[in-house]
Amino acid sequence: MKTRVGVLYGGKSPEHQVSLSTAMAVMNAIDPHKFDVIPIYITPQGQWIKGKRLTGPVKEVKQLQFTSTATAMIPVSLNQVPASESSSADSEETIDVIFPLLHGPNGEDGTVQGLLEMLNLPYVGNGVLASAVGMDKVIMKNLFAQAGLRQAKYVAVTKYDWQKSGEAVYDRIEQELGYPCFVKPANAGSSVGISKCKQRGDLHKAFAEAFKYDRKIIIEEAIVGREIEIGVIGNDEPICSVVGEIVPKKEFYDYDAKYEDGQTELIIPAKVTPEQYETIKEMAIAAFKALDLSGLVRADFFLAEDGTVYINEINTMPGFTPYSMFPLLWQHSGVPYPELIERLIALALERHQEKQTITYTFEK
Ligand code: G1L
Repeated sequence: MKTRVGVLYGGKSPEHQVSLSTAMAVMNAIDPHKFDVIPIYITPQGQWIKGKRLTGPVKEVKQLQFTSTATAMIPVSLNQVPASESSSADSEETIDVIFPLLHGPNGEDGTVQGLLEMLNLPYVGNGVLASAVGMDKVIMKNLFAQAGLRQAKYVAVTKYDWQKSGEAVYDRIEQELGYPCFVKPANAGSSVGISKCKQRGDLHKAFAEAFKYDRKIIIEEAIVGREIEIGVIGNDEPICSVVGEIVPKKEFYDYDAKYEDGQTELIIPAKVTPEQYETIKEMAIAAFKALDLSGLVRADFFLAEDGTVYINEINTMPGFTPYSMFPLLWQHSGVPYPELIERLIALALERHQEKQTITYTFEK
């Protein structure tokens, strides 16, 4: 029997459209001889609508934007079969594994993963804890530090601290980091609210901007160097892809440059020495273990002019169209897009199987 994959996409998020086009690419790449695909759309209003099993390629994203409230569903019924069909276990409606392609506060921060855990449904990618940690740059970097991973110096500031004593906060940044530095919301959703500061006079505006998006912000020392990324897939035995380089055409890339303008150039494989590649792989695996990741991650690094490697951040839900860095890294590592998807599904089922063997009760 074919594995039935529920592709979950859309959502109440500024990246609704990115999710739609990614979902279309994933659905069209899944081997129809091995898998049935069931689209599950979350409208911009937050309504869940389950579509019919796909019977051919999706030609345009419009096809995936269901509107009929007749097919609206309650998310908790994801793991159930409708009463009328509940007699047959392999009903048209059952789902074996969920492929969640959602960004932002409802989907990438562990909330959807939590829902799927409660339903005991296997799902692709990271679990609740890793997804949540991956969304908070401060917690992420604290864990990197604890794992002994080299990274840029950073300072975390809450809106409360800043409002109480802004000048003291600025003093601390000058003492600990200096200029230039980057000011970012701690919430790692996307690249909004980020500023580069070259002097004390830049800090106020940068803080005000970042605090629009989060009550907690992070200020990072700027590392002069190249941006290198690597893909990791696996569970207990994660493996690494080749490395890629991002060459920004703007001073630092913002939301538009990252997603809309095509203002970045990807170089795969990136030109690094064998020693640098080894270091990057070791650090990526160490980060994978330190953050208890599963399924996949894209790990981002800085390679300083003197050759020192710094970890920057990890992305538990990286760009995932066939033209995004993560799939391209695997493509160049001998794992084409359809196979990457298949492997991720297999990893999801493997991790779920393992969880079923865990005992959650005990006898007195
Ligand atoms: F399911 C995976 F493989 F874990 C997965 C889930 C989500 C991979 C990549 C993504 N990416 C995204 O959801 C997105 C933030 C790029 C929006 Cl489509």
